[in-house]
Parts: sequence; structure tokens; C-alpha cells
Amino acid sequence: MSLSKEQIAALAEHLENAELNASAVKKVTDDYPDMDFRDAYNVQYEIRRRKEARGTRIIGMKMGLTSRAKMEQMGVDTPIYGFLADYFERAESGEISVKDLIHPKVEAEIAFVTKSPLGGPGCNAAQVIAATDFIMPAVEVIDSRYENFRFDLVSVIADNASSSRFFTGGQVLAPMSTDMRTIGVVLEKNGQVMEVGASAAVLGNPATAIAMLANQLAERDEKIPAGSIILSGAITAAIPVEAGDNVTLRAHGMGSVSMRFV
Ligand code: 0L1
Ligand code: MG
Repeated sequence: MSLSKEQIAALAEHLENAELNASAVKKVTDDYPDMDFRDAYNVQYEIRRRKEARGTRIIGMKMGLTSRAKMEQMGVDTPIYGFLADYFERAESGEISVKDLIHPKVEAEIAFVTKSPLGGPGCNAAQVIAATDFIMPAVEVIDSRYENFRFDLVSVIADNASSSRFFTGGQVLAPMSTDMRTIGVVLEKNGQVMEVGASAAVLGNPATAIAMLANQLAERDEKIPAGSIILSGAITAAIPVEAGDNVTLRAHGMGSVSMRFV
């Protein structure tokens, strides 16, 4: 299917209003069951355009559904991407207001910060490592705009891959001297260990997820600019959070990132 410009604009407004008003909406495929991936990314890019037109800066990108477990859960074999707006970012040890969100969940990730542009097709993990300034631990707060976090792949792509907020912090590491496959993480909520994992859960190596992003963006004739922050995908399952919760991510050799939900 190929949605018209008017249909793309209407769906982008529908989803962005859901985000800004923190109110869940029905899936976009309920009205457009024949929408395809191209249509879905067109809606996502229209949401991005609306934000930029209001002065929001796009500071990076995220990869989603990068672990085998999450892909199997969704019945898909392709990771997806979304964009990170400036107001998604939160300072380490900061607070986050749940009233601005619908039903937030947190997941443990490794963030990459690039020092030179990365483009595909043919981008590989070695090129990602060469283009990366540093990596650091990150907690992504996902918040699907769809009721009960229920969606299909096309709907979640249109909804900017459930992006909403993220925290980075801890200790930065140089990519050249780090084995990015073996970073162990512990995700705690209110002092209790909720999830543990190793970074190889992300496509065998989180750098591979960044290469995949560069290759996917090449289909739209785009590159990852230098100075981008990129969330490489969840190492752990996502856990729900509510007001009063304290969350800490400990990443081996990279310190910790904490936050409080209010
Ligand atoms: O960051 C993620 O892996 C989430 C991608 C979208 C699917 C979801 O909301 O769980
Ligand atoms: Mg994520």
C-alpha cells in the first residue's frame, strides 16, 4: 500500500498527539490494514518533521527489537529504528514524571556516540567501532502510544518504535579497547534485581545493531551524522515502572545509571 500525503499527515498527528497528551490510542493498522513498512516509516518521519518544525532537535537514533527474544515475541526477523528528540534525554540521577507518559517500561542498553558519519549499504561492525567516539550505559524508557502495549510491527514503526525518554551515565569506554559482546548488566528496581543480561543479546554484538541502522537508513539515502547518540537495543526485557520507583542499571566496567520515577 502507499498512503497519500494527507493520510500520512493525519496518522502522524494522531500519534504525536497521543504522545504529547499521554493518552493511548488505537493502532494505525486498525484503519489502514494494508499499510507497509515504507508507509510506517513515512509516518514516523512526518512525526519527526513536525517536531523539528517546532524547534525540537533530533539528537540521535535508536534500534529496537534487536534481541532474538524480542523478535520472537513479536514474530519478526527485522529490527526497527526510531529517532531520539532532545527532550527525550534525561540527566543521570534525575527524575522522570510518569504523568507525562502512558505506561512506561525501562530496558538496559548500550549507547554509542559517533565521531564521524556512518553510512551504508555495506556498513559493518568494524566501521561502527572506527566511527564511535565512546560507548556508555543507558536506560531506555519505552512508552508505546498503543493501548496495553499491543501492536504489530507496522504500527510500532509508525509510533517511533515506542521511544519516549532515555538516561545515560556511568562511565564512558573507548570502543577500540572494549569487548562489546561481554558487557554484563544488572537492572534493579527499588533495590531488587529485576533483569540480568549480557550485551551479546543484541544481535551478538551491539555494534552490529548500529551497522544495521546505517544500512537501513541507506534505503532512505540517509547517514548517521557525527555526534549522534544511538541506543543499540535492549539487552534485557522491558520492566514496567510507576511513580515512586527507583531504577538502577549497573553495567560491568561502566559504572551505573540511576533514576527516580515520580
Ligand atoms: O526499544 C525497543 O526495543 C522497543 C521497540 C518497540 C517495541 C516495544 O515497544 O516493545
Ligand atoms: Mg530499546
